[in-house]
Amino acid sequence: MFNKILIANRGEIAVRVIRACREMGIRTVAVHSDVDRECLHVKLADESVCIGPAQPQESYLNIANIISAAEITGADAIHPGYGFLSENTYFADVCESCNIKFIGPSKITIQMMGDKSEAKKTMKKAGVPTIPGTEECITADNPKLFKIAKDIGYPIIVKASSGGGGKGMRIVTSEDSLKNAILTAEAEAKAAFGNGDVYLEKYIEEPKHIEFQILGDMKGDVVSFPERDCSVQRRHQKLIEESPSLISDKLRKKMGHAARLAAKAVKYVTAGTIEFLVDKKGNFYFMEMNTRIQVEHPVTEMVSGIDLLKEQIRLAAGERLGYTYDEIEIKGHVIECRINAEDSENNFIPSPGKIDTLILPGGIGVRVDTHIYAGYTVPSTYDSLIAKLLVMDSTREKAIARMQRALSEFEISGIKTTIPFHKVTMANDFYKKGEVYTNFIQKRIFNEK
Ligand code: MV4
Repeated sequence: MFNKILIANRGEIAVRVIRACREMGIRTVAVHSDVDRECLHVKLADESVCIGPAQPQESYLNIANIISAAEITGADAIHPGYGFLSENTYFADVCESCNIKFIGPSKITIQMMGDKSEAKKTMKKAGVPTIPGTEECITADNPKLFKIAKDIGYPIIVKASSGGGGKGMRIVTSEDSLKNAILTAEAEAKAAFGNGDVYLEKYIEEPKHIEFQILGDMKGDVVSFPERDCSVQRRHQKLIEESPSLISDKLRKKMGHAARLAAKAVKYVTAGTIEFLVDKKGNFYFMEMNTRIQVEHPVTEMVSGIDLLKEQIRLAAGERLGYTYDEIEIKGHVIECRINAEDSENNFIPSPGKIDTLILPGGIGVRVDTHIYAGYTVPSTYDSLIAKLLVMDSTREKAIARMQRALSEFEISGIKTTIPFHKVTMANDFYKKGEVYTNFIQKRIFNEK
């Protein structure tokens, strides 16, 4: 097992990793930027190193400084958390060359899954259902373009191969706008990712976003967990996740099998996620694979009773999984609300600043993962996530009531948050009925389109 882990991240996930390490008897090194000296992850770690100024490029993305911090402190592994360097192939490679274990899958897996069209090809070959569309990238001057599009059938979605966060994506309803959509998607992808390759897919209308947590060990064993429904999103930012989703047991079995096939196809080691789109008929399709621990991992921890951070670290150190997917139970119904420092009553504009007073909810069936405290100043430089509020109860209905109770206890002054949005959503009839698709916020909260 590792002796000392450096956490190349900040905020609640850095705190989460440190807590897992402490319980495992592993020493921890926090790294922080200039403005993060007073952060909880710095206070909770055994040691800390300042790695640069506030701008992420100069601190949390500064590979040379992070590697130096690991070498100076004698860390034998680096946990990248999510965001920042967590899916950076070059960083994983540098760690390896420096004899520091990168806690995640191999750099080849990160690279392969980072290319969306490549990932899709790999999954299709492995027998995982994929969305009908072009096998290879396509350009607007392709002489067979209209024929290819017609065969897929409109509506069509143009997607960037290197895409993410909805960038380089265009929906096309007829031939008239296809070429233009390809050209603008290419330009947007080129500007955002330095790679303008795009491909076409059948556009799935009003899908659910359902994802499966998976774990894999170095001997090739994998497990899948009960799924998370992450359909409540705004501009590709998830706001609410829950587990299990409202799919049938039969579909859960089929999708879980596909998720394990997907993980095995890339010899996946440590913790990852297979994302699917599910249409109204119950057809499901591979969308993407995330090669990191995700923000919403506690939803699965709570529903299964398994500590995913400890599992991830253990597996990265070469230990065996030791159990199978059919031994993992669904212990109740879990809902997570992401509390962001954003004014949800004013177009979700960022609301950084000093937290004057803070009362966190608690009691039976409640978990709060957070790095904030009264007197802490939320900087404007980083992600706006300040807390994850989770509840579990025996049924979805009871979980919603428990979430409403927990939200009503949550008091925070000095900054605006997404708590008002969550209160409205928990009381929304469509949400309560589970009629939630990826356009839920737009359609059912803001009554658009
Ligand atoms: C889609 C889709 C419908 N059909 N692909 C959004 C982000 C990127 N990872 C893929 N995305 C989508 N791909 C096809 N063929 C709809 C989306 C989509 C979406 C997916 C999951 C959650 C929220 C979403 C919001 C808008 C669009």
